[in-house]
Amino acid sequence: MNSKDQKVLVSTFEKEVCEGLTAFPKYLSSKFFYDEIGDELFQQIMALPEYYLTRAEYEIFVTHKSDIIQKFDTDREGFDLIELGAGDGKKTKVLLQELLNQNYDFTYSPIDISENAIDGLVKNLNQEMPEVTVQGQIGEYFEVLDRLKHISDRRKVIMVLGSNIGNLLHARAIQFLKKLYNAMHTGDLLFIGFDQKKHPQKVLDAYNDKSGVTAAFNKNVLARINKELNGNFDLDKFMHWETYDPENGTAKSYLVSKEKQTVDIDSLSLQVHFEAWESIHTEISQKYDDDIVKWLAKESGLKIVKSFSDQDNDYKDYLITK
Ligand code: AVI
Repeated sequence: MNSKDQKVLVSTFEKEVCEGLTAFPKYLSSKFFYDEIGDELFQQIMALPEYYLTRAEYEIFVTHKSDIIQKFDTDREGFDLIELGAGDGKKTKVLLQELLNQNYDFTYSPIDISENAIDGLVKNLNQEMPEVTVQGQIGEYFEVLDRLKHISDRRKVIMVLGSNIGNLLHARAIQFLKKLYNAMHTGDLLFIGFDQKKHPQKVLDAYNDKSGVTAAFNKNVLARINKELNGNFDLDKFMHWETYDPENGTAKSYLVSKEKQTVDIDSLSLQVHFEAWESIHTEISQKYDDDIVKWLAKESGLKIVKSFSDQDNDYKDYLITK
């Protein structure tokens, strides 16, 4: 990332922190969890016994890999696999290996805003799977998708894994899917993970692990404000709080102030007052069922072709077309 991009990101951070902490009720976006420390904490979350999502999606890939890749390229004419928000690629490697084993003609383009993440993944794939043509792309999803629209006239398969869409409210999820629709040609596919509604306690536990990693992840947004905007949040004076509403399937994360306090954020020339037990809403992690996914797809002009589930029906990947 060059310094100009850094500056744009910092000013977005400044603007949104200012808006969120002067609003009532207070809020901060979960996209700000992810700096180097946040990325590392999220890696730890994915390995937690309580965080079933990653294991469920991995199980789906291992169990259904042959069927999944057959759907990606039924006529064996070759295709370009594009992954938005690629992460460490552990799950994707299962599909890449199967594509290699079955001699499919494909390229793989992971897209991420983090140069660090893409560099690491590309290096790793070049070492572990040198036969795969990898074209890492750094940038905002839709700017890169626009660029990729014109690189070949082969079918595109766009992957969005990890139930990342669940961090968006339905209205924003529909905007996101509509943008994907616009980036797709007829015949292109979207392969996208949606965490499913389940026993409410299982959802709560996934976002409230015993070891406190999720709490540290949530509080990392305050640590970032301290570091990057000269704030003086005392992290011990806030607690992580999770709720799950089984009616609408929304898990919500909050940071709750344990006492009445005032926090200074010098770079914003801002003093933020907290009453005792006042909250900052930081994240939603939406849970779905087939009807909700069908509705989201329909609102965005997309059609579900098939879905793949883990054994416990905790999680589903949907194959979607235009
Ligand atoms: C990235 N995202 C889908 C994760 C989730 O499950 O909402 C982020 C996360 N937040 C707390 N734990 C994991």
